[in-house]
Amino acid sequence: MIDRRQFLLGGAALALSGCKVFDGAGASDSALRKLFASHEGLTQSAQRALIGDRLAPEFSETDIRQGMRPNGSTDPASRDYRGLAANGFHDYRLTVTGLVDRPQSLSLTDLTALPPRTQITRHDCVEGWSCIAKWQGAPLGTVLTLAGPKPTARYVVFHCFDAIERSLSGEVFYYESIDLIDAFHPQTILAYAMNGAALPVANGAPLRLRVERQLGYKMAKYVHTIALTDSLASLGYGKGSYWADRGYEWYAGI
Ligand SMILES: Nc1nc2c(c(=O)[nH]1)N[C@H]1C(S)=C(S)[C@@H](COP(=O)(O)O)O[C@H]1N2
Ligand SMILES: [Mo]
Repeated sequence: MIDRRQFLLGGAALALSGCKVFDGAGASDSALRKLFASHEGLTQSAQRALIGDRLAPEFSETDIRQGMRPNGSTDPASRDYRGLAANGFHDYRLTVTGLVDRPQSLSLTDLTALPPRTQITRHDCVEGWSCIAKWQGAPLGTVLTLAGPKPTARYVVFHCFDAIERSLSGEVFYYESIDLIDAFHPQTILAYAMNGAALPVANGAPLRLRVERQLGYKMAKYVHTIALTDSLASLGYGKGSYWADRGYEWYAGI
């Protein structure tokens, strides 16, 4: 953990000039990935004890040197998504469901009417690059408060429009989850704008999560449904996220 944090802090200095690749990127046997894997023994609670309630670092406008590098899905093909995109997401609704007292169906107009938060932060992808961008959105905590989580709620699950995987057995749509501590963290927002413009399709339009103290794969793009649950067991293979189900950590603290 300490090694990884020092490594990423070193990366932060590089990243001040914008998006940087800091190792050969991507390769599954990359040194960076091995470094991350070597810390898997450290428990989530130990990471939390180190991280505490701190805020992720925020940057200034001059640190934004280029557009946000798109990664993972960049243009969802599902019929639902194509229909919404063709109409400028006018008919988009965010569904908030599960263990809540007041299920919600929120339009982009509803979401942009909530008091926004704007933050310039560094996105760290597990593949070895980082990028600084300005994000604006509705705090997730505000949206959850509208819905009224029941006392039994423990996790916030995000369901996305993009099929990240297609095989003979069907399509797997991207999914992620965080706990209520991160959900109510002040820098956790549902972003609808990036670098002063509407969120581009490549970066998750019309709505994507920013959870700034964790790695990039936690930041679900193309979110259509938020479900509060008391367990992650019935989601995917039970680890709580598309990438956690494929070997990465569920709590991807940085
Ligand atoms: N729905 C969805 N969300 C996603 C992904 C994806 O493929 N689909 N990729 C993740 C990964 S690995 C990263 S690094 C970031 C990339 O965000 P960006 O395209 O804005 O750079 O989105 C994350 N969220
Ligand atoms: Mo990533």
